[in-house]
Amino acid sequence: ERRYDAVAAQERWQRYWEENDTFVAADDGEKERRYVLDMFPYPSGDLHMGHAEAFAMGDVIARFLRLQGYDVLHPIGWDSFGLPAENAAIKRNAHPAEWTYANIETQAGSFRRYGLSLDWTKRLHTSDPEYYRWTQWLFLRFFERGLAYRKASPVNWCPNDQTVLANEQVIDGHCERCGAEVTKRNLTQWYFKITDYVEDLLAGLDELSGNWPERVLTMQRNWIGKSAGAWVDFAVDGRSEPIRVFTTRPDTLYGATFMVLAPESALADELVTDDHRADFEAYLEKTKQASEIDRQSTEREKTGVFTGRYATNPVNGEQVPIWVADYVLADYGSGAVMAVPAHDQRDLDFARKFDLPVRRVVDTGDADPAETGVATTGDGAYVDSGTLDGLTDKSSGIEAIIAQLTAEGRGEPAVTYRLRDWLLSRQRFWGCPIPIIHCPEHGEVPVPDDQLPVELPDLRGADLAPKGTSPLAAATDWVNTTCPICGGPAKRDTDTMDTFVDSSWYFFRFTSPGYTDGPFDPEAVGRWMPIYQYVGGVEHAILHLLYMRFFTRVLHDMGMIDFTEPMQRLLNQGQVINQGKAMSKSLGNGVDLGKQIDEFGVDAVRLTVIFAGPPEDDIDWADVSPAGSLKFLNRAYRLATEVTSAPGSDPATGDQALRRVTHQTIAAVTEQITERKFNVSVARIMELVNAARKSLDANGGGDPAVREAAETVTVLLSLFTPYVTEEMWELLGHAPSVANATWPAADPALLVEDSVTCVVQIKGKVRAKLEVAPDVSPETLEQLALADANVQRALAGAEIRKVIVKAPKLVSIVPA
Ligand code: ANZ
Repeated sequence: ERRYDAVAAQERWQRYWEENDTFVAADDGEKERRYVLDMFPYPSGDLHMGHAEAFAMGDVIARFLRLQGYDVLHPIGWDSFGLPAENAAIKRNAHPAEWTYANIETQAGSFRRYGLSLDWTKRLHTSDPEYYRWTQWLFLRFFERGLAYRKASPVNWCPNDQTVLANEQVIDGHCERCGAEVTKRNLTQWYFKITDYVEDLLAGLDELSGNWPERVLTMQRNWIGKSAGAWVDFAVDGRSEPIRVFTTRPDTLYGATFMVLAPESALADELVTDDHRADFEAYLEKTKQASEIDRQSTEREKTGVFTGRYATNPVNGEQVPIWVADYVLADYGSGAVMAVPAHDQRDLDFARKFDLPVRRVVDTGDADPAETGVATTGDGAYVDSGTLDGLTDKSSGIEAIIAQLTAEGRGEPAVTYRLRDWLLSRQRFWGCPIPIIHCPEHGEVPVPDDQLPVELPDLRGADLAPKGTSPLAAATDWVNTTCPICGGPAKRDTDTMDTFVDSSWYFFRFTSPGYTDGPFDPEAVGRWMPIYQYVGGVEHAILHLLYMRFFTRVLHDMGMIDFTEPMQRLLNQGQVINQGKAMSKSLGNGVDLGKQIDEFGVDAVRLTVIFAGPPEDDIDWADVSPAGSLKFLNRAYRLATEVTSAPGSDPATGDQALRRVTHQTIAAVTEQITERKFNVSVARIMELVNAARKSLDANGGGDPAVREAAETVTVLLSLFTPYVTEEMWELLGHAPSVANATWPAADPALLVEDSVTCVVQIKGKVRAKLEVAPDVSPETLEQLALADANVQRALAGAEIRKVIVKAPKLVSIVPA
C-alpha cells in the first residue's frame, strides 16, 4: 500500500515554490488582482496552533482565488516592535533586536514549512529603519494636519510595564499585556485626533455591513459609543457660569433631585466648600485607585461626598445639592451629571445610600422606585413634569424639553461619543521614535523629512527595565541635538509610538515594500487595494481595525488614496483550545504545533484545522483527529497512484455515475468555499474520494472518469493540503505545480438529477408515483402514466375525458 512521504514532499515543494516564484504576485495586469491578507504576526516565540488555524484559513482563500485565475497578492511580514519582545528581552538579558530578529527567522522557517502560498518578496518588518522611517513620515503628516498633538491628562498607567496604555489596552481595569491592575497618572502625552473622524468611522461601518461579521461592526459601534441627548445648564449660586451636564434623558429633568460631579474634575475642586474640603481630598485619593470599569459598575456599593454647594434645577427652580462621586467619570460628557434617581439605577442607589429625595416623573406602570429600589427606564405618562405632562412617550418628551430649554437658553441638543483620542506615546525602548525635537525657543519642531528615519539609539547593554521614563532618555548623545529651525540646543522626544501605529499602515506598504519615495507607491495601492479579504482574530475587532480604518481615512484626505475603507471582507477565525479550555502553561493543556507537524505532517494538521468546524468556531483539539486526516490523505493519494489512463483522456467515455458525483462536488465546493464553509467542502471531497474508489475498484484505473475524479480531488484539496496534492498532480502526469492548475468548472448537464418523481392523480387523488427522467417529454409521460398498473386498476376501465400533463412532475387524469 503506497503512502506519501510527508517530510520529503514538504522539503521538495517548498524549494520548488521558492525557486519558481510560484506565489509571487505577477502584478502585470494580465489577470484581475486580489489582495488576501492575514494579520501579520508578532515575533514572540515560534508559531503556535492559533497561527496554524488563522493562516490555514487565509491560505484557502488565497489559493482558491489563484486557481480561479486571479493574480493574488498574499504577503507576509512581522509586527516586530513592541512590549512582548522588550519584556522577553529584559528577562533574558538580551537586546530586543537580537531576540526579535532571531524569532522572526524561526517563525519564517515555520511559515515556509507550513506550506502557505505566500509572496515572500513582499516581506517587511516594522522594526526595520526603512519601514519605521515611513511610520515617522506619516506621524509628521498627521502632525501638520493637527491630527497629532500633545496634552497633559490623566492616563492609564501600568505599574508593572511602567508605561502608559490606551483605553483600548485596559481590559476590565487590567493591563491587556501583563494583567496588572491599571492606575492613573497625569502625564503629557502624544495623541492622534481620531475623534475628528468619529462620524466618518461610524458611517463607514454601514457600508461594510454584509461583508464584515456583524458582531465586529457592533463592537466598533459600541466602542465609538455615540449617544444623543442634551446639554442642560444648572445655575450655581456665587458662580457666573452654570454647570453643564450631558444627559440622554433631558425629559426626566423634573425628577433631577441632586447633581453629581466626577471627583477629579476641576469643577469639584472649585466648588467644594472649606467645611467639606478635607473629606473631599480624602475621597479623591481613594478614587485614583479604582478602575474605570469598577467605577461604573452598578453592582458596586455607592460612595461619595457632599460639596456643601447647591445648583438650581432650570425647569422648576429647585435648589439641588451638589455631590461628588466616583461613578461619574471626568472625561465623559462634562464630568457632571444631573441625578434622576427614580429613572436611573446608579442615581437611585446613590440616593438611597445618602438619603436623597427620589421623585418619579414618568409613570411606567411599575411600582414606585422609591419603594422598590428599582429605577424605571421605560416609556410612560409624564407626571409632575410641567409642560411635559400629558405626553406619554420618551421621544416626544425629549423633543419637547430640548425645544423648551433651547428657547430659554438653558440647554441645547447634544451628541457625545465614548471614543477618545488615541494616546500613542509609550515610555518604552523597542518602538518607533517620535520624530519631534523640543526646542526651548520653537517648541515642538518636526524632524525634517530628509533626516528620517530618526533611528533608535543603540543602547546595547543598557538597562531597559521600565522606570517610568522612556529608556531613550538615557541616551544623552542621542537626546541632545539642535533645533532644525534655529540651530540652538534642543532635545529629541524620548517616547516611542504605540505599536498599533506600525500596524495601522503596513498593508499599504505590502503593495510596494521597496518604495523609497513615500510609505507606499500610490499606483501600486491603486492597483491592489482595498484588501479583498482580511483574516485574523476577533481580539483585534476594535483597536487594530479601528486604527487602520482611521489611517486609511486620513490618507484619503491627504489625497494619497482614493478609497476610504481599507478592506472589503473580514474573516475572524476561532481559537484553538484543548479539552474545552484555552491552552495555557498553567493548565498544561498546550498543543505544540511543531510536534503535531512532526507526527502527522503539515497537510494532516492543516486539514484537521479546516475540517474541525466553521472557520469562526473554536476548535477543541481534544475532539479532532489529525491521524484520521492523514488516513484520508493517504486514501486520496492512493487514488492518484492507481489512475492509468492518459492525461487528457475523454471522461465522457467513462463511468457516468461517477462523473455526476464529480461535477456535483465541483459545484458544491465552489459555492461552499465562496461562502467560507470550508469544513463542509472537505466532507464533500471525502465523498468524492469514496465514489472514485468504488468506481476504480469496479471499472479499473483506466476509466477516464476515474482520472477526472482524481484530478478534481487533487485540485479541490490543494486549497487545504498543498504538499500531498502537489505529489498527486505529478503522479497524474501533470507539470508542476497544482497551484498553477485551473479551478474546475462544473458541467451543468451533469448536475441534473437522474430522475424526478412524477405524481399521477385521478380526480385529484394520488394513485401512482413514477420515477422519470427530468427531461421526459409530455407525450412519453402521458403514456407511462396510463400504462401504470395502479392507474389501470383505479380507472377500472372507465373512459377518459381529459389528461393534463405538467412534465415532469404531474399527470392529472379526469375520467368521463
Ligand atoms: C440624567 C439621566 C436620567 C440619565 C435617566 C440617564 C437616565 P450614555 O448613554 O452612556 O451616553 N452620564 C453623563 N455623563 C456622565 C459621566 N461623566 N459619568 C457617568 N455618567 C454620566 O449615558 C449618558 C447618561 O450617563 C447621562 O444621562 C447621564 O445620566 C450619565 F433616567 O442624565 B443621564
